[in-house]
Amino acid sequence: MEVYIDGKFYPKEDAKISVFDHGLLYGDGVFEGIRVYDNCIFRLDEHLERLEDSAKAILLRLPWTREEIALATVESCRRNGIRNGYIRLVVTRGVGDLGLSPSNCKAPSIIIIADTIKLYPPETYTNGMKLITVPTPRTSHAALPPAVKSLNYLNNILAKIEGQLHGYNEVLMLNDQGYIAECSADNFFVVRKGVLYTPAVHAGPLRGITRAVVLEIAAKLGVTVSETNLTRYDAWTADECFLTGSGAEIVPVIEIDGRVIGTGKPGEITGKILKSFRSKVTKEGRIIEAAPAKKAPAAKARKK
Ligand code: PXG
Repeated sequence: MEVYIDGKFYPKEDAKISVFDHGLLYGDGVFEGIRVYDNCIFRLDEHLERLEDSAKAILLRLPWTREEIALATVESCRRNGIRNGYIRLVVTRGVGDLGLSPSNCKAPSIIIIADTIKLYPPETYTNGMKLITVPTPRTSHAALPPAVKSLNYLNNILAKIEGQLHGYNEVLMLNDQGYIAECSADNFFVVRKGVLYTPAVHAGPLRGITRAVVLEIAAKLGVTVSETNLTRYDAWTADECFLTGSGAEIVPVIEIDGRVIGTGKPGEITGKILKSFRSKVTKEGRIIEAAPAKKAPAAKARKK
């Protein structure tokens, strides 16, 4: 495997950054997690737009154009033969001094890892998943806007650990007002009486790319959509629930905090949305074309 760092490719063992990089010292940086399906980098442009917005929010100026990053991403997949997989795109504040101030960080670094992905077992999609609400609230807009996909994921990691301590792989996180924000690494949806609900962005979820795709799909299917405030009561009493994320895709949720959701089986609308999602992922995004053929050296004139 070869990893892209600041314009060059390195074998996995040599793909290293400085211990003085503020991405490591302070979690000062931003990232994206992107999927590749049948040579299609799903919604790459939307991911790069979010990366730019995250960087802007933390006053990190990206010295690369969107197209430069896109080309490096495509090349990372090509070099590693990734037709289906996962791309981790990381931008760090760069090498600086000890001390919080980024003013001595001369230049940001960009890292692109294109790898295969370990998926949830197929039963997760057919049987659904159980969630539990955890005590750690999602970071508030006032502290660090949760829309920033920053390298500091401790808020989400603590929530994940709290879930795992009780045997749950994914969890519900509330915002500081007690409304549902999202899961530790996924967005959250509820279906009730045929209407699809998801926490509005002001309620504190990440502005998920998969979330946006699901809202588009629902509108196309004629399902009414509402981005709003949701309580745990709304989730417990829903007909269907599911979560969404680039890694998870669309996972039915069949139990929350010990309450069985709907029939206890993945719901009908969830199934329809998942089916439509699977038909989109190989088509909407940046296609990894075969490397441009090297120009064959001009044939030597044959001796007569
Ligand atoms: N909320 C949070 C906090 C996330 O980290 C999502 C929602 C879903 O967003 P997207 O844009 O992916 O639909 C995320 C994304 C991983 C992994 O390695 C995590 C995510 C995505 C891909 C891989 O665990 N989280």
